Amino acid sequence: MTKPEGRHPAARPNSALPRHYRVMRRIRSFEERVGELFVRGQSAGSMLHLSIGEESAAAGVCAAMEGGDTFTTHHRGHGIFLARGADPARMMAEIGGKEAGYCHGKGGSMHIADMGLGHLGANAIVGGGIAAVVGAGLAARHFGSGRISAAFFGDGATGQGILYESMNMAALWRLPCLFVCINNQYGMGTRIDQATANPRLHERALAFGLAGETVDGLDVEAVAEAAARLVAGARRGQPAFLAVDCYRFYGHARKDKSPYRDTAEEEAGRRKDPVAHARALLLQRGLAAETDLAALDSEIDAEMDAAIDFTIAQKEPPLSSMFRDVYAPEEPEPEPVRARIDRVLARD
Ligand SMILES: Cc1ncc(C[n+]2csc(CCOP(=O)(O)OP(=O)(O)O)c2C)c(N)n1
Ligand SMILES: [Mg+2]
Repeated sequence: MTKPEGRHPAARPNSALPRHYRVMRRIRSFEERVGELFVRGQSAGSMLHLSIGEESAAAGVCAAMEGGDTFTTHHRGHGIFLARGADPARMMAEIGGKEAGYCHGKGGSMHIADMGLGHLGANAIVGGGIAAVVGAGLAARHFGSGRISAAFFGDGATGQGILYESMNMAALWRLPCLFVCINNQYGMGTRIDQATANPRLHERALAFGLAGETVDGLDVEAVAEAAARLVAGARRGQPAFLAVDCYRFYGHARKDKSPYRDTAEEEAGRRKDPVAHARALLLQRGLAAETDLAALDSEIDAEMDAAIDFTIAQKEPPLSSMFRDVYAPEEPEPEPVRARIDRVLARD
């Protein structure tokens, strides 16, 4: 367990730490199970990206968001959606390609979305979800809804031009947008210092006229405090960028064994564990006893085990529903393709 250090000597009244810890612990448990589901061949799709080690970004930033706020995520977005209130069973079913999933099994891990919870979509294209929050921010300002829209993406997306176009427009039009860069130090096998000469990523946002900060992802309270400050500014029309420094504990995707990292680096990186750190702080501050935390472990693990049982028991969507939920209802249907596939299906 990480030894708590530094900046939190005393318990604060009304501490949000127990709530943050619970959110992070649920994400950890979900990710461990979904990783196992993938290895057992029970997950749809050939890729799965886990956010283990990055839980504070999801928990801390989402704590600053409110109902009705919207967001997009990158390909490593399970934790963010959970922190915004997703039902883990419906999420896991989606990742398992089952009809009971959020997108009826047609989105999977990297294209999950749910308008009800403000999830405008995960996106497998690096940087692909960023511009959508500018549109959502413009709509929020136009209708005076008071909502913000947050884009979550990785450090790799800072190499994509769309981020800079989006930040520029958000700053120019003073849109209620937050750009959250989860800097897990790697874009696949490329370490951030091999990808840019200036890894102080928030400085780029300052150049465009956004507010910008970098925060240590070991410390979920620091993430939540920075996010609360920046979200409040964004609601008033000062868009912002928050970089959360953390470490990707495992490979890029479930199959990647990270041959490009040495053991010493991985061990040091995994000591920056936001879940273990928060747990140690809860004990140190007397906000929880070991028995409370053990009971919470059991409760959360049982919830996530039930999500596995649910997922495995569910059915895949029927082939006849292939086009349903894929195109917007008002979009013209792709008739030639549909007719061809209808013919192929009729042959079965
Ligand atoms: C435009 C584009 N280029 C390349 C890829 C292949 N690719 C998928 S994930 C990834 C790395 C992304 O790194 P980062 O943005 O830091 O996110 P992380 O995987 O670390 O969470 C790359 C290069 C892609 N999906 N889209
Ligand atoms: Mg990365």
